[in-house]
Amino acid sequence: MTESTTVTTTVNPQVAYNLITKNLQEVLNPQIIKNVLEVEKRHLKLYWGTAPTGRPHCGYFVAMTKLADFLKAGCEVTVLLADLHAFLDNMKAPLEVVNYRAKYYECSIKAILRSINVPIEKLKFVVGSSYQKGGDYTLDIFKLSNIVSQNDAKRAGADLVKQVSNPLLSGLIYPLMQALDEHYLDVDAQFGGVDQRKIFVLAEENLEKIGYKKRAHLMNPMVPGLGQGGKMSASDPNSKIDLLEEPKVVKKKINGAFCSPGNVEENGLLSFIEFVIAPIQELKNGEGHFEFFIDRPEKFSGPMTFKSFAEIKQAFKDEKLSPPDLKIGVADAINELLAPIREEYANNKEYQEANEKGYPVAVPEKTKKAKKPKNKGSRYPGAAKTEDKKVEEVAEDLKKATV
Ligand code: STL
Repeated sequence: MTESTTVTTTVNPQVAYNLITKNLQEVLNPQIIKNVLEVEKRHLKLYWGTAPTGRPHCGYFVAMTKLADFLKAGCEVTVLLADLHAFLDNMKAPLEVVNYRAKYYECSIKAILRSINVPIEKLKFVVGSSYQKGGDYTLDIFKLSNIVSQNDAKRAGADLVKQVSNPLLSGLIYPLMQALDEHYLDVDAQFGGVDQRKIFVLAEENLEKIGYKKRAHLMNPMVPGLGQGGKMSASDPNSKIDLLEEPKVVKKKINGAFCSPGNVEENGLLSFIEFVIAPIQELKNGEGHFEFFIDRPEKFSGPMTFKSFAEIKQAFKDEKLSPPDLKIGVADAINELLAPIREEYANNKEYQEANEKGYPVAVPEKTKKAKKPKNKGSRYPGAAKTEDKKVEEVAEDLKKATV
């Protein structure tokens, strides 16, 4: 990977540290970060990894606002498009489409960042398979497999890798590779959601045992989805909003969101304002700037404007702001966020091709070839289907495909 060069930080170390850790839920080994900023006096190198599985959704805005903070703090930021991880996670991304999905993620991430005015010239994108198939990397997986117990590897991936009834070996390799990525991407720290915590701890506990440095870990809180409880779920399309969602569908999904009067605890809409809309407004308009407009119909006393998230939350708690009115405000705000992304998609052929080839629309039933009789004998454990494919078909494809 890139050679590290010593660059004197232009941002004051304390200011940089505060920006880097702003709004995070947890930081493991903050002294590693402080040492880079204060003693070594150079830019912090960090990466954020994402596995190109299903289409990225509005939840991605949360991580993007942090990438914006990192860039503002002068960090050297790498985005890892972890294509092999998408494959290793129960073949969520079959090999023949994963490179298009990685491209789709790259286009989406760039579109989001541009839409919130983040300069992306200094952001580096790396595709996992570009180095994860090398001999040294493979040997390092073997080294780790001699140190990490099956139990520990399994537990590390438990919150991340899809849990199935007869788990595959791939789920044990996944966390080992994520630990190695820190070394191969030559970073000081890794950033991710708090759902990555166990993998981060596994990396901290084992990298030094194979002769590599221990890294710091930065964790964002998980943002609830639109359903009752829980995060955005890949299997429930109504719990999340696609980046290219039509405005009408956004309204429909938001209208269907769980939101009970006065309940500010279990409220995905309020969380979306707190973790997505408010940080983006700050990024665009400066620290402390917040304005949330609700186009409430005249018959319900007309439009409202709030000047802080706390004010919205209090009004909702006191039932001065009703669920239907909150929904109007959030749907309008999301449509405003998505408009520039839809526009970029409409003008970017590469983005469109990545979508079409990465997420091919299932062939309608009547035009499908006659199905072969089902093989009721040996099946892959756990996974009856990968995306739209039968296990037998996937196994067939696997013989041919490479990344
Ligand atoms: C997911 C969902 C998600 C994050 C990830 C995967 C992260 C993957 C990853 C892979 C390799 C790395 C770092 C992160 O080195 O929110 O399916």
